[in-house]
Amino acid sequence: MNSETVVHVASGKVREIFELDDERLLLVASDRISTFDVVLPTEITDKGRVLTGLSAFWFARTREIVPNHLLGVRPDGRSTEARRLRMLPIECVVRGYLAGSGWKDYERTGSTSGHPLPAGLEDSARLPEPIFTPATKAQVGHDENIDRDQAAELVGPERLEEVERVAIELYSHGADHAAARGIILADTKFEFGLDADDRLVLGDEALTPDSSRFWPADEYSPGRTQTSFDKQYVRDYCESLGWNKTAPGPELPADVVEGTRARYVEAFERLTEVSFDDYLDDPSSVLR
Ligand code: Q0Z
Repeated sequence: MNSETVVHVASGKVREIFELDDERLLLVASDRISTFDVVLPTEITDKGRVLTGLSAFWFARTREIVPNHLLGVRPDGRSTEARRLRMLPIECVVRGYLAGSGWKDYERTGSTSGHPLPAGLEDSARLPEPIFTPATKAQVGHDENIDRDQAAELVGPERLEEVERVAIELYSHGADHAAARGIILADTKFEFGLDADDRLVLGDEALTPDSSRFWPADEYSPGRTQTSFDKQYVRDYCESLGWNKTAPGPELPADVVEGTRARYVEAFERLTEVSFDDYLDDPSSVLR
């Protein structure tokens, strides 16, 4: 009885989690989009399917680096069945380029999360090597970058060494794959958990435009904020309105929705080498 009862366990800005049973969760990616930290009232058709398919693709491609929570993608293409984990209380950010809070920290202090960096780097500079910059999981507001000592207090020094090594390996794999297809993966955030045997498992979403910065490689030019592969039309439109970037955000016109959808689909197809129509016909096409 009640095998269909699904309990809602958590909401993100653009995703929901439901409990399937004691061991399994359902992650549902909506078509909502946020910009300047505000969720807009207009949806981007298929955005949730693009992100679900991309995550599933990376989970299938990185199994040899670390096991992950993926059990399967539902026929709707936007819902992921996942193993339930005990999530670690840190965000595992890896940066290959200096942007966002990493750039802000560097401007202010010459380092980020305790990594000494060369002097004279510009906004969006490529780093000599990828760095691990863990952050706290803020319940409200922004995650806060922390140094290794603070991260070690939260997960233990041995687990921290393991997640740092694995996160850098995952980022390097993704960044190399993306670079060969004209996309710079500037940085990304992973979330890990532990299974019943205390083994490290990759959870959440992986290497998507919502958990990473994707930049078009042919427009890369350090010294300024880079074009976003996925959200640039939305940002440009919002800037053109002179909106004050507090909720509620503006409705998007049809051409901005269509142009943005096309960018998400383009990222999906370049990275997976699967046509998005084929994914919609059969979501397991990204797992092969
Ligand atoms: C992920 C999040 C989302 C809101 C919990 N496999 C897992 N086991 C246990 N917990 C999680 C996962 Cl992925 C888990 N989040 C982040 C995702 C909506 C928050 F879709 N929270």
